[in-house]
Amino acid sequence: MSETTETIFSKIIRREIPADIVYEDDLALAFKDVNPQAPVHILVIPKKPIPKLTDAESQDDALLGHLLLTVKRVAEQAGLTNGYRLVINTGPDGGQTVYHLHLHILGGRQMTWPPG
Ligand code: DGP
Repeated sequence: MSETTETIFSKIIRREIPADIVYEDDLALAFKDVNPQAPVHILVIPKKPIPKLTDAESQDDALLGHLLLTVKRVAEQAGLTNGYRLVINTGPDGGQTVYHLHLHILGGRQMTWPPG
């Protein structure tokens, strides 16, 4: 998939396509993954369209911290008291398919290591 700042996630932010949104604030949005890989699979995204983690800049430091604290909040809300896995696929080798930075929260089952 080509790297553009306009992705399907921008359309979800603007409510132009439906998504099962579980959390929103001024900076972030969280919604259920359309192709879940675990009983709980939620994506946390910044509203700012940063294509991938390697495109984040020093001015994004507070935003990146906010995304991690949003993960904590959303995971608690989802009842993941026994833990979960947090994944950021980055670039082609990382298996990234949507070029709008997103954090995968995967939980509700025992995760294995190494991942594929
Ligand atoms: P990644 O491979 O890390 O780029 O993950 C992209 C994820 O986004 C993938 O798990 C499926 C999910 N996804 C793609 N399109 C949509 C969509 O339109 N709605 C929702 N809810 N999730 C989507």
